[in-house]
Amino acid sequence: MSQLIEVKVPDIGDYDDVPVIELYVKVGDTIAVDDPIVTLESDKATMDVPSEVAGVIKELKVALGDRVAEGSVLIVVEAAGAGAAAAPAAAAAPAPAAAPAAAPAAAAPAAAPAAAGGGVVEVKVPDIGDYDSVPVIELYVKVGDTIAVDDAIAMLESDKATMDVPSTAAGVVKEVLVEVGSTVSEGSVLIKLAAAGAAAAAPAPAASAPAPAAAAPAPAAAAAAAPAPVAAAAPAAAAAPSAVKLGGKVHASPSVRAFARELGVDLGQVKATGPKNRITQADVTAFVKGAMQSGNVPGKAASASAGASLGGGLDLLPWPKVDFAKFGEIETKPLSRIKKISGQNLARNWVMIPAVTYHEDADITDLEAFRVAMNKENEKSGKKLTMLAFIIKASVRALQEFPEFNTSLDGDNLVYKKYFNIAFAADTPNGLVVPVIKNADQKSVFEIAAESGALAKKARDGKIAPADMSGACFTISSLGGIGGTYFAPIVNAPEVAILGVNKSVMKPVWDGKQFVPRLTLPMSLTADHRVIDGALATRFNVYLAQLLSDFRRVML
Ligand code: CAO
Repeated sequence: MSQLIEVKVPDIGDYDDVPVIELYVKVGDTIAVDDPIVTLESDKATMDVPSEVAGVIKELKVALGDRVAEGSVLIVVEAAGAGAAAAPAAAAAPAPAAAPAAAPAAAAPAAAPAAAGGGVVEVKVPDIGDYDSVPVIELYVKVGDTIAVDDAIAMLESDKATMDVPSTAAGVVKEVLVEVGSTVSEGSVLIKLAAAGAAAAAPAPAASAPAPAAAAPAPAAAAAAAPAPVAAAAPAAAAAPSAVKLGGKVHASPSVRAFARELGVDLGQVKATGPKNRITQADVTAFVKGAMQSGNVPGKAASASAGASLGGGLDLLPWPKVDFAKFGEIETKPLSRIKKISGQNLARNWVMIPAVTYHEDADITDLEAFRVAMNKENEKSGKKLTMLAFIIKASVRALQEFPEFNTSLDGDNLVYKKYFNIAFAADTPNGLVVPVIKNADQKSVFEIAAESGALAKKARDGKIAPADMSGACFTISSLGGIGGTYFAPIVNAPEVAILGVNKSVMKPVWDGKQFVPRLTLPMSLTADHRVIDGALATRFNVYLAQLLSDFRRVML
């Protein structure tokens, strides 16, 4: 039996005409208990109204911009089956209602008289309802700022509401007692202000002025804060608005903030399109989309792009949009899942790693002869040695000789690994995958050949598991079965180097007396220059070439 339940605006304190500034649901949506339905905004607080029931939305009773009060019906939800039993019980729970109700309480500066003696005024957190230990998520002032009554000092965020704490006094900030991330409760002192001269009078009216009324006197109070000499008055008055960086203040509801945090987006970089310059969820989505299309990375790269004009970011043009059909027949196919994932990794590694590729030729004449002979000898057993397996084994020895190649950057630290897991790129019909031979130092060349063959088959059959592709220290990309001369592989982060090999070819090599034919393996080593300098990379390459030209050296 299904049951229709109305979800209403809970107790939101004294407010009774609050606009809906965001609407998160539509008819047909399935929602869970506590999913946000709308964001309401008073002049000082933003509050999400969460659903008290789970089910399917049958009717939407509000639209963006509608004004609501306690008891206004927002949606009608059909709660069926188990949901029906749970829903009314949840509806009865007072918890969700309590959260929004706390916000308006916080918004009222009247609740926070804060004058102290000696011209120093403490501005404290006012009554914020039942909440204590609420984090400061933004801080708008710093020592030396001149602020006016009602200027925002900090933004607090509970799990359901975001609230600005306005100043109850005008003056110069002498001390800031909290920082972003501090948790505060009613009565916590946020800042200490020096209220000098005329400004000393400011706390009194500010403390008693209700929030909306305080908005008008505020500039006057700031101007009054200027010292008596006329010459000083102008700059001081001018300094007041800019000192409190309200322009840098981000307006967004708690759910939008949570959404942005989840995606690692810095809201300061997002263009707001909502009412009163508020950032909506759609704005965050559009920002991430734009960043991805331009090849930028949301959040961190966004800061980089913000610094672009200073030469600090990539400042990329958007991806070119071309109507290819204008020039001829086309067919559009979606990228495979593997291509999408590896594409993102490759793009990050290409952009973030200052990589250099070093080339070297290895004389594998004797090794190839040995490999062929061994394969002939083992023909009946089915055991087969591959060049890739020899290269993996030799690489392990080179990593042991040059431990910097077996590291990963972790902030300012370099993590040295004492294990030797070697990855190899495998070309599959769906794209590139990179299986890993774990503990290759403890395996024979036969074992490595068998395991790499099995892993490559698994990859091509689309059966490779994430565990088969994790924990690599160093990667080998072999195009030897195909051809090519040299190429520049992209480092597989967080590794610091990758070895590419192409098809070995017979080349004339001068032995001091004459040219002799030698089977030559072209090697291309790309290394992260933050960890590996050119000299070290070349030493590694030369050493690896020596190992491959005389494989007995691997045992030394
Ligand atoms: N020089 C000359 N011949 C070579 C060679 C080399 N360096 N490497 C392999 N060969 C030969 C092999 O001996 C084999 O010949 P036979 O059949 O006569 O024995 C043939 O080429 C085919 O080898 P293979 O490529 O199938 O097998 P492999 O063990 O050498 O490599 C694997 C396995 C999984 C690495 C490979 O199949 C593959 O997928 N390579 C592509 C990797 C890739 O796409 N890299 C680019 C990534 S972007 O950086």
